[in-house]
Amino acid sequence: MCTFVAVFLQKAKKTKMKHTLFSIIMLTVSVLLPATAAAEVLPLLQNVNAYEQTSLNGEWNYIVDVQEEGYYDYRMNPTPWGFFLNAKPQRPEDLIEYDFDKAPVMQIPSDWNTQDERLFFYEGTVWFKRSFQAVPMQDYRTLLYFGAVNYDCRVWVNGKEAGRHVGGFTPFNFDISDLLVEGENVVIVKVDNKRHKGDVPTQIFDWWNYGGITRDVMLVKTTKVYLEDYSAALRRGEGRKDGKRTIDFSARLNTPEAGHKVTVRIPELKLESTFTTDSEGKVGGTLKVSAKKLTLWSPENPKRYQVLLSLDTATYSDSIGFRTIETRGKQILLNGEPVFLRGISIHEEKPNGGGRANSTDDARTLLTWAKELGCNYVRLAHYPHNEYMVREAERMGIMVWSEIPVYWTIDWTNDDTYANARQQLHDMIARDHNRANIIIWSIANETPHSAERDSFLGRLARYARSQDSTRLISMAMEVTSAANYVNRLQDNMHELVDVVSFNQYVGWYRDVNDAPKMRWEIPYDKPVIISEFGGGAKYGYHGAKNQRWTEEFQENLYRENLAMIDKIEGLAGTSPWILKDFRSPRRVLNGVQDYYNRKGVVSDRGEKKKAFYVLKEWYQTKENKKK
Ligand code: GCB
Repeated sequence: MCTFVAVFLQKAKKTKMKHTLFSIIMLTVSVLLPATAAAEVLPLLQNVNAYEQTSLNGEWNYIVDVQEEGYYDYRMNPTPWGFFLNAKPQRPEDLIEYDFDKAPVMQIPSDWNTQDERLFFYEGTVWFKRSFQAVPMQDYRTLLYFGAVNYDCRVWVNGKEAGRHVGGFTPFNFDISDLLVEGENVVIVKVDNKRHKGDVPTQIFDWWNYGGITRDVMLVKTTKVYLEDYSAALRRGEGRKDGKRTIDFSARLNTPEAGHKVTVRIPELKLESTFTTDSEGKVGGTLKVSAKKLTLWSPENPKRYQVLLSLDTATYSDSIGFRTIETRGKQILLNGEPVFLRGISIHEEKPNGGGRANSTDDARTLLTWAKELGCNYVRLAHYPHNEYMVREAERMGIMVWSEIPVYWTIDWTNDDTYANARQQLHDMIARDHNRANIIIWSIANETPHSAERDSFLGRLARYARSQDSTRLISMAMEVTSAANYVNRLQDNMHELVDVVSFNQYVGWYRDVNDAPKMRWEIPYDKPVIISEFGGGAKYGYHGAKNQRWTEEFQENLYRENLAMIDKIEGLAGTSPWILKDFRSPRRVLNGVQDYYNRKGVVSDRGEKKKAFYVLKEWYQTKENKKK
């Protein structure tokens, strides 16, 4: 230990050190030396809400760090004296140029852009700190769980690194049991949302790059051995009406230990089965139930059953709906019956004004608007939304398309980019694979064709299927050739998806007034979803139907587009762009856009535009047709 400190001091004398070394070494020696007490980044815990939690939401101190002074020294090398130490002067002459306790506070979860007006356009690093009380527990683990942090974050607990996570929309957890001390503990999070070419999403995207700890933060208490993952899903294609149905069940412990008992019970169905883990810590089996007794989840009756899972002596509860989703030719079948997806696209923004949404209330407001439109389906664009949204949609009977931000010009040949995209896909599926309402995993949006892109997306599609074979896979494609009013969809990815989806902007980016003349050629025997169409209007701006930005222009565009897409053979659904006006730095037209994409059928303040009613009426006719 002494040698280490001495060597370090020698070196420090030759370089320009800004701190009073001795007092800081007193503080940090414990941080630098016991490398053994590191935390562990763990696979995601399934159904975190079933566990005892201590919320770390609330006030966090924050420091805006434009040049990452708190992480790099003046030669751009990571500094051991970083802000993560939460250092304090020990003597009057000590120089420490930051103090979290004197820094302002921000409510977490939130995006910093709408919390501090200085940070509206900010993309960079912000440090966050909060303290909490803990009592180390011998027989339990403490996981530190983040619902999402955008984009790149590093976490320290009591000055020791707990781990790093990259990707702005998926949850992650660290085992911090060994980092905790009795009494006051400090967690420090460095969040960096600068955009880079190799990121997912990449440098350009049409939504606000909201930075920060945007979803819930919590401490989660687990037993030493716990159920890391489990799945209960209804098997497709079995005898309906009188026959037996099968629920496939599987589970995995956090450690490869044989001999643990895992019991699954569905009291309402009087089902119970006990399995014993194998040497990989896994179990798998089936539960048989009479088809007559089982009420299937559907938009009309979003039935969920309480499912109780016991591991040894601990029991956890989930509520799970059972349904099947599959395709037959150009049809999508929900529970074996054709279903038309009456959808709308949604960004994860608060219903009134901008800012990241993250609550059941936000979800309920947005989804209630979707219901008023007549929707039975939403496309949650362009990244996995918070769990409140997915769960609330499931409760309200709304089917979901969930996607990862492989958007536009991804760096197709970059291995790190692929690994990042795959991880986001993995974690999206890992969090939500027990949600009955999710019917489609989408792997990309509007990506430019090339062999490299095909290889990247091909690998992703196969990976998605390997993770979940019970749902449909899709991606939002683009129409590749259009001449003489004939639009042709051609995409090599057609073989790898179950549903062919594409975005089209007839009447907005192209061919204004030409929608009635359009013909569509989609040469694949698969269901077709128009994943986007639409145009912008400023709420309250009225005029002729050929006057851009008026509600009348948008209203007319909807009328013409709906008539046009209705003629597409195999049309199985649509999710027009978009429910609500949303913030985007690309939308700079003063007085009209003011940094909002105005394609919402509802304004950023929740006011319904004329197009809302056109879509509603069309969905009504679709529903009536079914009856
Ligand atoms: C698209 C994108 C979406 C944009 C939209 C638009 O095709 O998928 O993210 O916001 O167009 O408004 O241009």
